Amino acid sequence: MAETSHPSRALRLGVAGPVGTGKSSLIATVCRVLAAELRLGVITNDIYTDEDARFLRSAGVLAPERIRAVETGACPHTAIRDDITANLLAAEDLERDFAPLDVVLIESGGDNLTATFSPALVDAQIFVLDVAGGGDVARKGGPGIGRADLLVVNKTDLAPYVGVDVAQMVTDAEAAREGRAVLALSRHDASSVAALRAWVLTVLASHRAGTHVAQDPGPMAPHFHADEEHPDGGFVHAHEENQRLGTDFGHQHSHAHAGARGEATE
Ligand SMILES: Nc1nc2c(ncn2[C@@H]2O[C@H](COP(=O)(O)OP(=O)(O)OP(=O)(O)O)[C@@H](O)[C@H]2O)c(=O)[nH]1
Ligand SMILES: [Mg+2]
Repeated sequence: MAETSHPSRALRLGVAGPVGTGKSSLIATVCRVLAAELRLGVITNDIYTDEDARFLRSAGVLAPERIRAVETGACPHTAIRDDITANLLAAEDLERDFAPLDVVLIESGGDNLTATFSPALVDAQIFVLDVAGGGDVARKGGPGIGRADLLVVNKTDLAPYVGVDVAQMVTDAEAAREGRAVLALSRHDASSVAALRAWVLTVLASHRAGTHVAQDPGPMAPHFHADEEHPDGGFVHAHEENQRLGTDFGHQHSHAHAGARGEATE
C-alpha cells in the first residue's frame, strides 16, 4: 500500500545503486545547484566508515553539519529497507535540528542491483547506474532499474572510452521501466544537470501539494550470504520489513556460502 507524501516535513529522497556509480557525486551536484534556493540535508550510509559524508563535506556544497553519516555495519540494503530505524532517526534528527528543511537526500551504501529503499523511509528514490558498468546493465532490470522514481545513467562523458552507446542504454532502460523517467547524466554536461535539478523540483512540488505517492520498487530478489547451512549450500529466510505504513513488505530470500560459490555477495 502506498501513501501520499507528508507535505509538512522535508521531502526524503533516496539515492541507491551499485558501488561507485556516482551516488555521492550526484548528491553533491544536487546540493550545488539547489542549495541557494532550498534548505537541504544529507544522510550517507557506509558499512564501516563515514567516508561518503566526509567526501560531501569536503565538496563544500553544504554546511558540514547538515551532512550526517549512518554506519550500517551490515549489508547496505538492510539499513534502507529491512530495518530502517537508524536512517529514520537520522532523518528526523536532521529535520528537527535544521527545521524547516525542504529536502533530505539519503545515500544508500553501494549495493547490488536489487537494493531499493523502503517507501517508509523515502518519499521518492533515484537509482544510479553508470556507463562504465557496461551498456547492458540497464537491460538486466530488477526493482531499482525497473521501478525507482528516476533511473540515472551516469558518467555519460565516459561513454566513448568504454565503448557504450548511451542512446541505446537509455532506450533499453526505458523499455525495462515501462515509461518511467530515465536521465542520461554527466556532471560535466550542464543540460543534463539542469534536467536533474528540474526533476527534483517537480517531485518536491508534488510532495508539497500532497499529491506525490511514494512507490515501493519491490523487495530484493533472492540472494546469498556466507553463513548457516542449507542443502544447496545456503539458507532461506524472510526479512521482517518495516510496518510503518501498515503494510507487509516481508519477503524471503536464500543465503548461500559465498566461499563455496567463490563469490562476494553483498
Ligand atoms: N567522468 C565522470 N566521473 C564521475 C561522474 N560522477 C562521478 N564520477 C566519479 O566516479 C567515482 C565514484 O563516484 P562516487 O560519487 O563516489 O560514487 P558512489 O556511487 O557514491 O560510490 P560508493 O558510495 O562507494 O558506492 C568518483 O571517482 C567520481 O569522481 C561523472 O559524471 N563523470
Ligand atoms: Mg558514495
